[in-house]
Amino acid sequence: MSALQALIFDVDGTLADTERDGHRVAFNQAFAHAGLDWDWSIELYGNLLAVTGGKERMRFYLDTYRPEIQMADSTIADLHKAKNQYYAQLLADGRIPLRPGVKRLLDEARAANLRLAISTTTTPANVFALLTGNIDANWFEVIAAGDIVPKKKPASDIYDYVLEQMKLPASACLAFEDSENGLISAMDAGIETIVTINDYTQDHNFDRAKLVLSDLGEPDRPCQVIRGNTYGSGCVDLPLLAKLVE
Ligand code: XBP
Ligand code: MG
Repeated sequence: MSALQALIFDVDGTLADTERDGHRVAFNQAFAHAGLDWDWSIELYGNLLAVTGGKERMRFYLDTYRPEIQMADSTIADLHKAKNQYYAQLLADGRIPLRPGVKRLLDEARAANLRLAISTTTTPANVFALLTGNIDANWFEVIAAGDIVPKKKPASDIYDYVLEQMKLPASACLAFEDSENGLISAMDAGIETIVTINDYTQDHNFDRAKLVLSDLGEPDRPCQVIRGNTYGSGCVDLPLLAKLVE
């Protein structure tokens, strides 16, 4: 691997636990507002997360659980727009904090002149809604999100796009993901990946990951190592990342 030059971050589940108490709640608010009787429980939403992308997820729900309902793509797109407005409101209310270690690692990376990017299937506005008040969006030289590529994760398109934009080889980057779909996407683009699990993804297959951790950890609040070698470090910091890419 060449020397580490860039860190590429997924958003949902990686920068913050946005799915259960963010996107899921916002979907239900949009459904209620539209007079639909759909109510996505925490458990059902875990199954629906198999499909990335909010519009794609709604179509999957209809096909799988409500095949009697015919719905036009334009109606799904309207529901998705409404859902993202509710989602932005939830974030503005301060309901979803960043995960442990995220801000610290970004600060360290910037101090060391590492380049930063985002690679996510979520809608661009949702990325900015999460970053606002937490992280300066300008820190990321590329924010690759949503429908910018034709195929969402687990396809590698979104990571391929980031590498192309940054003009970097995959071997000079590390990716941060929380899900199997995200890991497949990054690895198929050739990028070694650190996974921080959450309640929805803890049983996913992360065999290809460089490290699997509970979270990125803080010096005074070590992460739990699920798989891989952190060389005794209790948190993901730059000395550890340097060792991982040696
Ligand atoms: C995130 C997603 C997204 C969000 C909702 O996956 O799957 O669909 O749940 O976002 P990843 P939108 O973390 O792998 O990028 O509704 O804006 O699509
Ligand atoms: Mg994710």
